Amino acid sequence: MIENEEMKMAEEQYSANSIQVLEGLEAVRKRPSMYIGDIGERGLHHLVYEVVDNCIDEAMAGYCTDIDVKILEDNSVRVQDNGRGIPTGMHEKEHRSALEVVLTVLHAGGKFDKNSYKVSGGLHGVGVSCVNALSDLLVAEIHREGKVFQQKYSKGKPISRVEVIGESNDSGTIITFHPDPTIFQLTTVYKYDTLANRLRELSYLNKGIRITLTDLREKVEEFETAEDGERHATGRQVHRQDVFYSEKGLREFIDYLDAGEAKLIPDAVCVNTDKIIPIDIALQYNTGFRERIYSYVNNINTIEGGTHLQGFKMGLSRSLKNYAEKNNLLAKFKGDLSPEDFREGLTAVISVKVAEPQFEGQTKTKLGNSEVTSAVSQATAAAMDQYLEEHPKEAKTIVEKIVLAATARAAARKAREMVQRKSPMGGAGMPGKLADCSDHDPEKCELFLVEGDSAGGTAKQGRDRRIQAILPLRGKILNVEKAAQDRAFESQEVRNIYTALGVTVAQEDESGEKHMDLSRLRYHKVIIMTDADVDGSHIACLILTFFFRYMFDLIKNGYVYLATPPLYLVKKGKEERYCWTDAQRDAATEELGHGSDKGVTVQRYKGLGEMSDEQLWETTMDPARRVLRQITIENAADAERTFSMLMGDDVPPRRAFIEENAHYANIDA
Ligand code: 0RA
Repeated sequence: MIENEEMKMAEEQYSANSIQVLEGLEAVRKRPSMYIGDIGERGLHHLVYEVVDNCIDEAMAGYCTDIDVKILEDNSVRVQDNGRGIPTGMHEKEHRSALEVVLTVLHAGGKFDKNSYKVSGGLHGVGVSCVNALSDLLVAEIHREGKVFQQKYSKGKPISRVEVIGESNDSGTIITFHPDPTIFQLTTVYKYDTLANRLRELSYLNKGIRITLTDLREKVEEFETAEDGERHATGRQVHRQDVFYSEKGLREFIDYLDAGEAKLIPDAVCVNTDKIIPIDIALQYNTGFRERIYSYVNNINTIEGGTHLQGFKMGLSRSLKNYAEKNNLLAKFKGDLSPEDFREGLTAVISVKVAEPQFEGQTKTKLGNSEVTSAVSQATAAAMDQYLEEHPKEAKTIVEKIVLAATARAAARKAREMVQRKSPMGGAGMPGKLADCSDHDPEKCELFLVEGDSAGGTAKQGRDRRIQAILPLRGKILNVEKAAQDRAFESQEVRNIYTALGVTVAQEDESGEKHMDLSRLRYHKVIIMTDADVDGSHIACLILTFFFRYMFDLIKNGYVYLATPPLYLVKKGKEERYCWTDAQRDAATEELGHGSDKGVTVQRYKGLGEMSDEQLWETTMDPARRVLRQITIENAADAERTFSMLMGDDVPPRRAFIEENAHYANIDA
């Protein structure tokens, strides 16, 4: 938060002409993915985040307390805040209003000006103008200086002047936009839960801001499970609303993440500094085995981590190790402590604000600023030192947990060595269930992970045995979220995956990142093929979570895919159409029946096992005809995060979530 003096200065300098002009918007419409990541579901939701980020900036600057997000009936979104309102005066250089400049010029947030301290920011930091460019209609309404101003735009161009449409005693900005369907061809339908998750996260990361989300769409599809176990749409009309407000910030974020976990220590440990690099961290240990660290830079989730994460890990280990040694708590322990041992059962959220962040990595979500490492490391160690000194009982409990983790790790290593010993030497020692392909060029070869032996059998019959290998997995593979490391490697299914792929377990490097040796990877496409139903999605989710946690490099290299079996077969006589969506089904029925559904049959595929080997080949496996969905780091992280947040014992909401998100991945392959 800026001090009062600075605030006044900022206000003075914040005249309309301090807004710099950089770029036009045609570029955004030409290559939208460059600016918002993609033009699928992610990009669509990104538009909302981009506007909300500007409101958060207003709040961070001390001018705004409330943000209101509404999904309107036609999937327009209305974002209202009670900040200062975008300036409406004339922009000297541009000869038009500052409002129009902010809305039509890329990077003209007024925030490029070094004087305005920008801490928040969209993933790409492109601002509201980008949202404007990608909307077929955007209405900006500004409450400021006693008046209500309004201007309308379409596809980034003004379609009206700035008009005064009323009087107002308050101040604020209301942006209402409708995503342009010619850009967002896949979908323009907003998902409440997706928005809710991000807004909840923002409220924890920026305590004290009240964010309200309301869904005003009629006929929100609500399902219920009838006695026969079938799920039916009730067509019930519901308006959903949530208010996200966090008084204590990250401390409450941790409680949310760890709901359902047994705490190891009563209260989260917090790290707070307001030096050059503001640092906000909360951490808690639970009795489980998972390590979950979510890191943020300027409110952006840094999926690939970076220097802040590295600093945190260093500071945490250093403090705990010092304490344990100083207090002679390791006397009976014979083995050695590895960095990971300090993080078993750890849940932590790291949030730093960096003035000029350098983002690296494939998804540009890895912090590169080297000065951040030592700042975070020192702050973490200092806060931990103090906590441990002041809480000797809890300190002892944590150290005991670390020693246990180290002991289990030794056992895990043994199990791992078993896996490695069985690793492939020219095809020998492959799992018995693997139906391998004959070609040995990894670039050409594909491994299908198939749920169940019967579907596995069909796949073996239907495949191209030159380049396609099949590994059937029995039932639900071990839920690695819940398992300790050594147990994960005891699982036959898990071992089979390692052996078939020809890889060994990932190892942590000096900077705390896990990497695996892919030089002997046997297939460059690993395709998860499960039924197109709830259980199938659940299994796909479990397998994905496993890859995310243990074989991240596979996802990072783009080697992991989901197969997409069809949902329907529409038939009339000899004519057949496979359909993947309800819309396709309806169109096919129409087409084959020439307007009537007489003689047209619709077969709903429930599982892969219902298809013949030929059908499976034609629809799902044939490289020339199938649609594969490549798993990206972002959607794997989304799946993991949401999945992992829902991993408590509360099964029903989890099922509903999985059902809802069965098709979270974007079609990009
Ligand atoms: C440019 C300059 C100022 C504020 C904003 C933009 C602004 C943008 C958005 C977008 C959504 N809500 C917003 N609130 C503010 C500075 C305002 C001033 O100097 O009075």
